[in-house]
Amino acid sequence: MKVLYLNGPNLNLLGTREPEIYGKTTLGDIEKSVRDKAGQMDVEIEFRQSNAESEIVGWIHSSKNTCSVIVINAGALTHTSLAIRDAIAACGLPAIEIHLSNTHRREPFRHFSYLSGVAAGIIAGFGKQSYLLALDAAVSVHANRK
Ligand code: CA2
Repeated sequence: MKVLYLNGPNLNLLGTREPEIYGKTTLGDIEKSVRDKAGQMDVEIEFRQSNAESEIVGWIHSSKNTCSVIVINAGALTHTSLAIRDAIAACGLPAIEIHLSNTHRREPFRHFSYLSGVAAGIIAGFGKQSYLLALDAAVSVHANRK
């Protein structure tokens, strides 16, 4: 099985700013940890980041025939993007919404997510570990679908 990890705007800055909220780990470090764990589980990973909503929508569309599960940290687009929600619903793959921070402990504008209503599940607040937990969730969601 192949899991598509999608990362939204500004996540390329991880590890360089606001370490008190997002930690000191870079997105590259997270990708490496996910790939290491996936290797032990015999799972293939595609790992992408974009600052452009349209690019993320395009990746969701083209994942339909190549991937089994989408894991998505849409960054701030979580709270604004009906387009990403519709793309997830349209592609039909199970999607797991993830966040580094616990968005419900933060500002009220981060409490609403356009994606949660079309997600198989949500993992938030565990930093880098959110990405690793999502891999277990992806395998489980895929197994229960077969
Ligand atoms: O907690 C998360 O993973 C978020 O998706 C991160 C988004 C934020 O808008 C969401 O509400 C919650 C922000 C990603 C930007 O990451 C930065 C990393 C370093 C420096 C500045 C931003």
